[in-house]
Amino acid sequence: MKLDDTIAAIATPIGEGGLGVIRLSGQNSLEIIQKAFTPKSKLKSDSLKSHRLYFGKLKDKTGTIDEVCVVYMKAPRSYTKENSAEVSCHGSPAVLRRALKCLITNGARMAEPGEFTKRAFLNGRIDLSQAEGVIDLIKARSEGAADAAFKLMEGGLSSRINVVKEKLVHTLAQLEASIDFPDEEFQTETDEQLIKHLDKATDRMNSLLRSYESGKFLKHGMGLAIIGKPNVGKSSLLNALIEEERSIVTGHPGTTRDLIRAETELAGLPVELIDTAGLHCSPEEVEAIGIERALKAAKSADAVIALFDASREWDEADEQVLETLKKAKIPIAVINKTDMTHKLNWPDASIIPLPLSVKERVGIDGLLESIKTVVSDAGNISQEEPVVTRTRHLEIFKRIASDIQRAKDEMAIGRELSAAGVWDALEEIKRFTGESYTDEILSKIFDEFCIGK
Ligand SMILES: Nc1nc2c(ncn2[C@@H]2O[C@H](COP(=O)(O)OP(=O)(O)OP(=O)(O)O)[C@@H](O)[C@H]2O)c(=O)[nH]1
Ligand SMILES: [Mg+2]
Repeated sequence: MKLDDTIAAIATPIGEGGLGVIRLSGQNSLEIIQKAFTPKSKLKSDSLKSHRLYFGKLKDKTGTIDEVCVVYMKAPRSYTKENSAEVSCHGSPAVLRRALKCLITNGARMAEPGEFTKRAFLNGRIDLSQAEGVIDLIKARSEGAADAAFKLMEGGLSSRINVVKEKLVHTLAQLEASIDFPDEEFQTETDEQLIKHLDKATDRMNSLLRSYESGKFLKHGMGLAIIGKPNVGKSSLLNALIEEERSIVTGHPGTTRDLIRAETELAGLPVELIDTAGLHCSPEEVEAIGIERALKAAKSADAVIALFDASREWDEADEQVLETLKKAKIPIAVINKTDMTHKLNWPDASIIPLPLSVKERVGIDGLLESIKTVVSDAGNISQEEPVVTRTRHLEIFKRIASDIQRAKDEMAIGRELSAAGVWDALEEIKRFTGESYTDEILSKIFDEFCIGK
């Protein structure tokens, strides 16, 4: 990839739309635009000022392509830190293709996927983790995912890692000074003091690592199985949550016999809901297979909602459901049909079930709130904190944490060994920010991008 040529691409999805945007980046952006654009007002096109919007006509050799708005952004005040321009056309695929072709004829080259963002990274406007935030934001499938991506793009994780880096650099300077000048009257901090700095770095790393417990749900979605004995309202709950009559609901126990999956967004998270067959003893053959699948789904789901029926007394089947729920990674107990006469005697004081009436639509918001809470509790995060959502970051952070641990363990053996651990941790930080990278890593990250970003 060359950085000295000017790239162009359609930045909006191809299809009918109010507007379609083409962007340009590189040394000759202004010249290329000027060849094709005639402003409506009297000023000459070679006097386009930076960061001003101009209305006019885009033309090729055969005539006018479209009425457009053009903005030129002079380096370094642009996304890529290069001379850049954006042309807003009408959102017609035919117009956009012709406009792009015209800019290419005038000297631009077609951009590769992610090339604008790659230039922003290579030109030092953003670090590698922020570039990853850009692609995550574009691909976010839920509000929560978009929020986490935005924080990453803004440099939320980079700033957290910078605090760790400062502690490591300080510790390393102390370690190296005592290694380099062992006999001199050069007072460095004691081992205990240095370990304290490293402990603080460890605390930071651990809270980032814990945040992945929630972050993975934001990025990859969450599997949520609904279990309960027959006729408690599992299918009714699934339908209510997705606002669609997906699963069959009847008054007959044993209606659902197989797993029913539905993708949706709950409490800002991408969620796959799984409705299951009612759990009970001595089922007939088909039901037995369904029950086996239900138990398997509960076991592999990220979270389990167990439903109980307020209008019936506690029985052996409920007992089996409760036992299954207790084994779940994230358990949520719910008593449904609270609109009916209450007969259920809840047996376990250590679990507080949420009240619900799917029929009357009461308690659904409470359930959503509780899903949100258990997810953020899982990662021990607050709304303001950035969360780790990418496995590349998780792997790097794990290695940083273990390098710091090694530096602490080896302090007693010798400061050289300890320093080596800190050096390794700092190297990992460089991989995170992209201060050190390989072509393989770059293409892995930027290949995920679409053209025009
Ligand atoms: N009164 C009342 N009835 C409900 C409520 N939720 C569901 N029902 C009714 O309970 C019956 C069973 O509902 P389903 O959603 O099919 O129950 P299920 O747990 O999926 O049942 P199986 O698939 O047989 O295991 C239906 O007649 C529903 O209309 C509720 O909150 N209150
Ligand atoms: Mg059902």
